[in-house]
Amino acid sequence: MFNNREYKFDSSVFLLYNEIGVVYRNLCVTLQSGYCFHWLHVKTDYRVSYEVIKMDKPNVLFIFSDQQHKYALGKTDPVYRTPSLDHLCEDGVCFSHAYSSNPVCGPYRGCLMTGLMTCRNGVDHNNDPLPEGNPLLAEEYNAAGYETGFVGKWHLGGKGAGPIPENLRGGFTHFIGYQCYNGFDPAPPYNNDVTFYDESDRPWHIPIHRTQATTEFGIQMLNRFSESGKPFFLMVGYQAPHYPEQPLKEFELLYKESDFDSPEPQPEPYTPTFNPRSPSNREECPDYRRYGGRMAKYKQLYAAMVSQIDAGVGRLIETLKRLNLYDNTVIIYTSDHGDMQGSRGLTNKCLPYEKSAGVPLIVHMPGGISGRTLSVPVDTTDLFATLSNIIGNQYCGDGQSLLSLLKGDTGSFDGKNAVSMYTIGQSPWAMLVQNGYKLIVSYPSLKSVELYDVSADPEERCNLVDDKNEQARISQMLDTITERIIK
Ligand SMILES: [Ca+2]
Repeated sequence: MFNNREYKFDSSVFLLYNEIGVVYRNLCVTLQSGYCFHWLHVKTDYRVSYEVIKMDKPNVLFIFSDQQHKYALGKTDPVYRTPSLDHLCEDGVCFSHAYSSNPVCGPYRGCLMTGLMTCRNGVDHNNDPLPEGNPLLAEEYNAAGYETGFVGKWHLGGKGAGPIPENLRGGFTHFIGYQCYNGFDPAPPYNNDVTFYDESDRPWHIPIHRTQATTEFGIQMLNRFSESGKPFFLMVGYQAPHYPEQPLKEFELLYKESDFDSPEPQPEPYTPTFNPRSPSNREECPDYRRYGGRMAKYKQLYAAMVSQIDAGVGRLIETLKRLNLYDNTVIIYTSDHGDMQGSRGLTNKCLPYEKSAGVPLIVHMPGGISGRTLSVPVDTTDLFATLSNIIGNQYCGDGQSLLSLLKGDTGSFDGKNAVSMYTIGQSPWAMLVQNGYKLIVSYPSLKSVELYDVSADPEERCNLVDDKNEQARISQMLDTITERIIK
C-alpha cells in the first residue's frame, strides 16, 4: 500500500527549483493506476524522493471527550440525548467493553500516543511528558505523509495555562490546544473564555463556550486539511463532561424533565479543581452552588455536557460530508475515562470499576462492518495498534490491532483481553478483562483482590475472588496479567 523510494528525476515535467536549491511542494498527480504522488521533494541534484500512496488511503478523525463514562450514550441509556453518536453507532461499530488503559487524563494520553501501558511509557502522573525514543502516533502519521493535527485538551508535559512547547506536542504538526483548564467564568468580562495556543504559541481567545470553540477549531482544521491534497490524521479532544459541569443553557434545558437516580446515601458530587483553583471555602464556588450535595443535579448537568459534545461531533461529521471526505475517513469516538457518579458509593475516576475505567468506543471504518455492538474487550493500546495498522505499520506497542475485527473477522479475537492500570497513589492497581470477567490486582505486587463477572454483574456487586469455583479462572487470569505487565 505504501512505498518510500528515491526516484531519479529525469523528466522536466515536474521540475521545480528555487534559489536555496530545495523545492518542497505538495503535488497530487493522479496516474492511470489510481495512485498519486504526494510530497514531491526536488533536490539540487534533481533527485526526487516521493511516496506512492493509494488514493483510498483513509483520513482519520479521532474524537475524545474527558470523563464520559461508558453508559453516557443514548444508544446505551436512552436518557442521554446523543443523536449524532447514536447515528455513528449505526454507521460503525460500538464496543460495549472498551477500557481506558489508565483512567486519568495525562496517563491515558500517554498510553494513547505511545501504545504502551503505563508501566512501560512512564507517564504515571498528569503533566508528565511523553517518553523519548518511543514511536509516537503523530510521528508515525507524519512519516506516512499525512497532515497531523491536534485540537483541544492536551495535558501532556506542561503546566499551567501557557503554550505547549513544540517538543512536548507529540509530533503533531498542526496544533491548537491547552494543557489543562477545568472551569471557566461564563460572566463578563471573561465570557467563557479559555485560551487555546496554536503551533506558533499564539494565544486564541474565543469568547464562546469551550466545547463550541473546540468544535470550531476542529472544523477549521478539517477545512484546511481538505485543501492540502494530503490525507490527514486529526485528533479533537474535548474537556467536557469533566467537572465543573458548565453546559450551555440550551443543552441544560434538554434535561429539565429528566430523572436521574440518586439513591441514598450518595457521596458529594462536587470536586474542586486546581486549574483554575476552586475557592477554598467550597460553598463560595459557583460550581458547588450549582450541584453541591445533589448527585441527581450533577448527573443532569453532566448529561447536558455530553449532549453539547454530541452536537459538536455532529458538526464535525457534517463538515466531513460537506467536504466529500466522510466515505474515506475512519472516525473513532471515545473518552479518556469515566466517572463513578456514586456507583459503589464512589465518585470521580482512577478506579478499576466499570464506570471509571469503562469508556464509550465507536468506530466508523469505511468498508468495514456497521450497525454492530461487539463485546470483545479492548483498551487504549489497541487503539494505537489499530491506528498504526491503518497506515500499514506493523508496530503495535502493547496493543492488538482491531483492523481485521472491524472488517468482520470476529473469530480471531476469541479470548482477547484488555488491561488497565493506575500506578500511583495509596492503592495502585492493575486489572484484566477477559471472557466476561474482570480481575483486579494490587500493583506492582500483582496479588488478586477482586473478581467480577462483568457480563452478568456489570455493577460489580459480587466479588468472586474467594469463590472456590473461580480459583482456576483466577489463576489463569493472574498468569495472563502478569505476562502482560512483566514482559
Ligand atoms: Ca480526564
